[in-house]
Amino acid sequence: MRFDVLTLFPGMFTGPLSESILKRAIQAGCIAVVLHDIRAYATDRHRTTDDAPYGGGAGMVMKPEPLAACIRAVLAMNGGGETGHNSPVILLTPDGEPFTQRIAAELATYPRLVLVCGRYEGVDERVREALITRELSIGDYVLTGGELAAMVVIDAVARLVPGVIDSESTAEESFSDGLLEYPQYTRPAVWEGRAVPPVLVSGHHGEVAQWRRRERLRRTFERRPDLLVRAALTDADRAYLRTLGWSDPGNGGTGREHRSPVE
Ligand code: 6GU
Repeated sequence: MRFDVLTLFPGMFTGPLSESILKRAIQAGCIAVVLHDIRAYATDRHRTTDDAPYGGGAGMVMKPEPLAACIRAVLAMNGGGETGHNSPVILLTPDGEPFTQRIAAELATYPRLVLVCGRYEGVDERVREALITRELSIGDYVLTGGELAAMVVIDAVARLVPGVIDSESTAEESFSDGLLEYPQYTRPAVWEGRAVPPVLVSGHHGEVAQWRRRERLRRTFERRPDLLVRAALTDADRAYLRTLGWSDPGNGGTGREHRSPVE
C-alpha cells in the first residue's frame, strides 16, 4: 500500500516513519510513504503557497494553484500499476468526518491513498470542491496543521495492511467489536505489594476468558458507555452489565430512542 502525502512540512514525517513498526513495514515493502513538498509546485519567485482570505479576517489561506498542481502531479504518478485511478484524495481538516477504526479498515482496502495536509486557516474551498474526495478529522481539538493527523491516519491504516503486524493482534482488538480491552499483566506476580488477579495464574482457560470478557464490559461501561449501544453483546453480557447498574436501552442497537410498533 502506498501513501502519498502532500505537505508544506515534509520533515514532520521523518521521525515517526523511522522508528519501530512503520520503519520495518517500509523496509519490508508492505507500505511506502512518498512525501511531496507543496512548495515545490509554487511558480512565483518567492514560492508563495498562502494568501490573505477574501472578505478579510485572521490568518492565511492555502492558495489553490500550487496545491492543485501538486495533487494533479501526484495523481498522474503511477505507483507501478493501476494505483493512479480511484485513489481517494483525503484532506485532513478539523471540519472533516470523524476518523474511526471503521474508516481505517475501509481505507486499508485501497492500494493507494493521497493525503493532503491543510495548513494556515484552511484551504481554498474551490480546491476542496474540485479535487478532494474525502475530508477527515482526528478529533474535536485544533492542531496547527494536518500533518500530525495524516500521520495518525497512516499509522492506523498501515497496521491493518497484511504483513505489517501479527494479524491476531488486530482481529480481537478494541473498536473492532466495540468494546475496550481487558487489563494486561506480566511478571513479577507481585509488584510493590500489588498482586496479579489470581484467575490469570490459575491455569483455567475458561475462567480467564470469562474474566477478560467481563473486564472489557466493565471498562467500557465505566469509561465509554456510549460504545455499548453499538457493541456486539450476548444475553450473558447484558446480564453481567445489569449487575453493574447498566440499563439496556432495548432499541435493538439501532441507536434510536424510539421504535414505532409497525417498524
Ligand atoms: Cl485533520 N487538522 C487540524 N488542523 N486539526 C485537527 C484535525 C485535523 N483533526 C483534529 N484537529
